[in-house]
Amino acid sequence: MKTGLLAVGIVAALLMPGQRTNAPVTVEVTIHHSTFSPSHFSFPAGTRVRFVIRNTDPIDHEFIVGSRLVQLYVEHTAERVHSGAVPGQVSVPAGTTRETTYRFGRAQPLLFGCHLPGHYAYGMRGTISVT
Ligand SMILES: [Cu+2]
Repeated sequence: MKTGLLAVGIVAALLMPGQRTNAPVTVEVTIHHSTFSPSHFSFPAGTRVRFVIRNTDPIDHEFIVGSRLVQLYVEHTAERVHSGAVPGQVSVPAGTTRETTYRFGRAQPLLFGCHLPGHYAYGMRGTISVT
């Protein structure tokens, strides 16, 4: 019986496009002079993206993906260290490269940014179109 259910699960996974376990797309992001490059991305809904973020600056930064609400929350929380345990949220210390994988669900405009004090206001942010 257990094997039968497993088989049904596998068939369902193969038939439902939304359930595909596709490999993530890798995207490289460079931080230089407190600016993200590129500063805009566009992904089809359902895409899993592995962001590889290279911080060339002599100061720490972070890379936070999310809605305006997520950006607002991270901007005002006292938590300044993002281990990478939360998808799309990672600290990128000076001179290092870090990565985080995020799955873009439904079509919507999203943002990414750095919320170390003053950085977001300075312009350390970008936009993501999920289409
Ligand atoms: Cu920053």
